[in-house]
Amino acid sequence: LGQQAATVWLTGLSGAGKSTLAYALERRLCSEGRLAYVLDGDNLRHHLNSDLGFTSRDRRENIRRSAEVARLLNDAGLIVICAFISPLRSDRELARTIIGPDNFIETYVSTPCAICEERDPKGLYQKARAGLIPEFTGISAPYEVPLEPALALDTEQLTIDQACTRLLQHLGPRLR
Ligand code: GGZ
Repeated sequence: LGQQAATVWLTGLSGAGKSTLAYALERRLCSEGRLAYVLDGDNLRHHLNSDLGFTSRDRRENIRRSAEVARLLNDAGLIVICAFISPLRSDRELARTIIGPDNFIETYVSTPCAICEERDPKGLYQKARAGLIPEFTGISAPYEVPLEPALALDTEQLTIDQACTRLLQHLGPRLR
């Protein structure tokens, strides 16, 4: 199967469904015999980025390093699926520049904050509301909505399967 390297960059709030969507897309691509690999913020923060916290400076470094890794994997021919909150436009633009604008598919996982807070799978919103997590995105730290994403997917309106299908349609022309 021919494939052109690309990075699907999923941005959105904690609990929006980025990781779930990323791994579902990876499974679907791999089951078609394509090479795909997920870079997940929460996961990388245990390893490559374990020295980084959540100040705006550390988040930017988190995005910069992760984008550099995505670029290397793209060079090796893989389709990379990145799942990072990446709350600031300027940091996403940095990622776009590192990865290369032609390979960068900005996808806004637009699930509303109220829904993410209701889901609260790890109890982080509750902790943030109680003031136990400083600079929590959506509560006490900003999230800048993408102005011109290639794609926007709301996991309140779409099943993970449907969202995945949209992403695959978008990737279609690259997957010869
Ligand atoms: C946002 C936080 C924070 C703060 C811990 N703000 O949904 P999760 O829990 O499992 O994944 C989130 C992860 C965010 O890491 P990213 O690398 O994606 O963030 S960024 O792109 O902004 O650098 C969340 C958890 O870490 N988490 N503290 N204060 N999310």
